[in-house]
Amino acid sequence: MAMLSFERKYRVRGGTLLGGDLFDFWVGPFYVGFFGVIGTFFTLIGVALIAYAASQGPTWNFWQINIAPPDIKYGLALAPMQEGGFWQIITFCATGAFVSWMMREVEICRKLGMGYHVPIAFSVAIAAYLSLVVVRPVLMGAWGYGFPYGFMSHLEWVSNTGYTYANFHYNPAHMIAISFFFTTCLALALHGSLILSVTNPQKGEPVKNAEHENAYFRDIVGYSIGALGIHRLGLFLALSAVFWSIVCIVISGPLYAGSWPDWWTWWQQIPIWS
Ligand code: UQ1
Repeated sequence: MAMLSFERKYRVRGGTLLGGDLFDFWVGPFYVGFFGVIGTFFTLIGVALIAYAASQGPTWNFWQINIAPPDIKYGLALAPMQEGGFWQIITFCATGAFVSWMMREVEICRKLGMGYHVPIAFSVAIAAYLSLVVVRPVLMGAWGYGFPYGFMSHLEWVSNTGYTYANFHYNPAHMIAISFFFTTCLALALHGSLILSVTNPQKGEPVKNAEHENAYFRDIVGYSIGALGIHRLGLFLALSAVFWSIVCIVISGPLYAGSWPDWWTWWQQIPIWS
């Protein structure tokens, strides 16, 4: 709680979107707000349902607990609780909790007069989750296409779903997504190491500054993107990685049901080869 005296100055009233002043308070270090209240409800109910659904299964081994979506035969209908109904309600609670968390971020942005970059970034992560458990299942006509909630079971879902399209590495959107994930890691490694290097100079040297950061990259690659630019680039790379991941899974099934390696036959069929 070392920051509390400093934070008090920024604990401003207002900026709420729902509930007015009613929930405009803090519990310890945490801002509550209307979305904090409903988010807490969604979280408590969702976690309790996960624990109860797990208790109905054959094991308490953390790695083996599995809360599966309904069978494909139930389509987009509600399923009996023990046959995917728990999964459906847990998915609803998870979505409610994630969106509440995002809206709480929005209210805090408004209080502090900041941009909405953090909730926008989080919304892209929520979109990735929803693309797997709502968008793709709805487009394919059954909740059963969603991934199961369980450690081993979700890994097996990823493996099975990948092999359904023969080899997912040939999915062009998957290729783009992976390239963005790797480039995100490269950018964060460059940025993290650069910042630590200027703040931890050699013994007896003063701490360095932005001029040194620019000079370093101009010396080695002839270009510096700048202190603000690297953060714009990082956000772009990270959000692009998630965006193309969404594209790669949502096109697999709803748009293209064949094998991804075969998809590339269009390349061999280009007339210029004959
Ligand atoms: C960079 O140019 C820069 O500006 C000074 C940073 O800011 C602190 C960085 O963290 C990095 C990694 C770079 C280098 C990036 C490119 C695209 C040349």
